[in-house]
Amino acid sequence: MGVLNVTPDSFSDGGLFLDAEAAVGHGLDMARQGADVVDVGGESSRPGAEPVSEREELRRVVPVIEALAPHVRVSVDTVKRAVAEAAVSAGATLLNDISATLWPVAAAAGVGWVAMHKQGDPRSMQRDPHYDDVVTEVGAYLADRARAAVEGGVGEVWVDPGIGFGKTAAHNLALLRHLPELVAQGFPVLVGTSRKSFLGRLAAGPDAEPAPVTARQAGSIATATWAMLAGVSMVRVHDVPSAVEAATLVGMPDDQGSGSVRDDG
Ligand code: HH2
Repeated sequence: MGVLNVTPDSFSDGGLFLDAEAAVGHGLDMARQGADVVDVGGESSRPGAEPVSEREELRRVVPVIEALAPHVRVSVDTVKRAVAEAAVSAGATLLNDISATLWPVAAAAGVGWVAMHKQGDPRSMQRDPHYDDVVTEVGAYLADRARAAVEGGVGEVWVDPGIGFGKTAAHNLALLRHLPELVAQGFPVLVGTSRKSFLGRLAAGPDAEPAPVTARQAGSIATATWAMLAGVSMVRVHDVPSAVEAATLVGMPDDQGSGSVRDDG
């Protein structure tokens, strides 16, 4: 899943694709690079982000979805019911729902739905996140939401532990380490670590300053590969070519050198 933020303030690509033409061009590029889904968002959910009006969010995402949907599967990253409905009318077939509440829209429209876990809202979620047992609590929450959606008639339900959404670096790492348990619950899992700030802190320089967004590439691809090896079915990334390369590597058959193709290691 390639990220396409049609926003002025997203934490890593804010302002780059605010113009619809630039956004569509980048979406088509990601499709050509091998993204199976392009995730179009018109409201940043980074820590501290201010909400945008429904009207503005619609203005940002609908034309972009209309232009992309004939060429690639489109998901819409929104928590607003009206935006989700308009996005589906414009051609989106997956609701990427960080509020984990919009499954009735998905059920009514016959599209897929992603339930993501978060603690708190973007304005305050990183202030003091607390869990007794983050892995168990996130897993139980997602299983509950996913079952409700299935019972409510959604045919395609994804779950996402919501890396960075009301979580410390330790919480994020615990969730990554225990991904196989989430996968074992039986719903396909989506994970998004791309360029997130815990990677900046892990890669801090000698001055202890977190590495900037542009220096989080190694952590992004390492964690995406880690997630794939743990059995997740989709990773949400800004850098599609690297993720496709990693997915190809992870999915390569191990023929133990018995094939006819010359193997130079
Ligand atoms: N992360 C972000 C936004 N949407 N959706 C899912 N399902 N999982 C995630 O981890 C996730 C998400 C935050 O990243 P980004 O879109 O790059 O930034 P911003 O929220 O600032 O637009």
